[in-house]
Amino acid sequence: MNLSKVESSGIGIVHLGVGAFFRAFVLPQLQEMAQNLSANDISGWGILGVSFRSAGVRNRLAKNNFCYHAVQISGSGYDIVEINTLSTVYFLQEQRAKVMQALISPELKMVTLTVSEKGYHYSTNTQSINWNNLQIQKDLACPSIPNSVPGLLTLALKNRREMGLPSFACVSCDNLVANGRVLRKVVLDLARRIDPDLAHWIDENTPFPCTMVDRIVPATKPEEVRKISKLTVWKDPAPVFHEPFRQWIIEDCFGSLSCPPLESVGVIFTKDVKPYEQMKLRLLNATHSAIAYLGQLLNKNTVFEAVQDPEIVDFIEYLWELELCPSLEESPDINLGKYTQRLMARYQNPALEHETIQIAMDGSQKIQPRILAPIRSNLLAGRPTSGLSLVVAAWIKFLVEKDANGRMQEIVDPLQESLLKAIRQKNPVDSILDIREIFGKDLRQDERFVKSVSETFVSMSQFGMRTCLKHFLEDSGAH
Ligand code: CS2
Repeated sequence: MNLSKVESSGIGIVHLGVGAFFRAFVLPQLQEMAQNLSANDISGWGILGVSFRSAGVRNRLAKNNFCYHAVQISGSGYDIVEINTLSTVYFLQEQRAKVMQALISPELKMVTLTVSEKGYHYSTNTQSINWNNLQIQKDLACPSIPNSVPGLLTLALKNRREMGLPSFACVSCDNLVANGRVLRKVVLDLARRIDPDLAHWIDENTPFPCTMVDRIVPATKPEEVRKISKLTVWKDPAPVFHEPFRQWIIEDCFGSLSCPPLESVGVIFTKDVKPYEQMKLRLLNATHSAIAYLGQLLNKNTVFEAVQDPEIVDFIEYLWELELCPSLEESPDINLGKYTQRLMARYQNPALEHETIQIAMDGSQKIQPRILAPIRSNLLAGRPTSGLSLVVAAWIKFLVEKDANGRMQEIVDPLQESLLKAIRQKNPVDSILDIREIFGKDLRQDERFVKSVSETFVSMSQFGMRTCLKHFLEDSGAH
């Protein structure tokens, strides 16, 4: 099969983490942007991907010369777009020299990242790189063969500095609070230990814009791969599926470095991303996690199934109205009522089949910006937190139930070992809340928070999730 591949001269963007989100969100927008540009203007904006975890995605994409299909799913069916602008994908473990060659190319202008929360190795507790992490310790001991994201970026920037090349911009596209600041912090922490002058150079020369990214991308299921292959001209082992909605906000701080003209596809460049980021993390991601844990405990396999349950809907609406919207420190010029209404409509997309177990994974990382951050704001301001505390209790209950049913292997989480140890203690709630990396000292010592999570957990264990939810809605007047 001869696929029509759009080859651009010069790799301008290296993307770290070639997961479904990159392929369903970042790349389609870069491709659309390129389609709007003249041949002259697209040269120098070629894109190359680097995979960290396994060779699988590279191998699947390589079958079709790194072309694949991005499939938009909505009530009206499939809208299939052929993505043919990805130059190649390297698997770091096997193709280190090639990855470094791309990162030290004079034409490279930016490195974008979708490596998920755990890829940053950032501890919100110490507000620095997590020095206890084995991978970080290894990268510090042997900085020339890095395996972590901060390690790879530090080495690439070190090499560029030594070669007299300008820096590239590091653009995080992950769901973290102040993702650019976090990335800057972990890179600078590591660089400082390796060579303080390098850290100084990075600090002066490397932009780390914050971004907000939004599109629901359910994991691809084998039956969908089969379905799509019947509709497309060539057989694709690596299609991605996504909802129609998308929103990308990027902090405008590239300095003298050029940035692709993404405005032409609706990307917003702004001085302050925080209001958008907080709105998205606390209104979308927080309720996603709530739906995931409550849904898992109430046997709802997908977000769609969960939001067919009137009590779950009441609970989500309660959270928006009384605990999440009020917790926003600055909101963008957006009507929050309309925004949450639209979110509910996105959750109600019957065709998406977004599995609650997918959202439930990595809970120790996800609940921090989504649930614990608004709890902290609300505690400080004397606002209610009982609904968000119920979500924390539901997460712990979810872990306990998975373990009791011998299905702990389904729980993917970078802190899996500590979580497992904690939930097997006599008082699982206390032991989980003791994990500093998640709850810090402040929440552990906040009696209101600890009491609320503990009591809700007891009630869930005694009466079950359904009754506990009913009681909550009655007590909060949300029914
Ligand atoms: C979800 C997100 O899996 C999850 O944790 O909450 O991936 C969510 O779908 C995206 O952030 C939407 O933009």
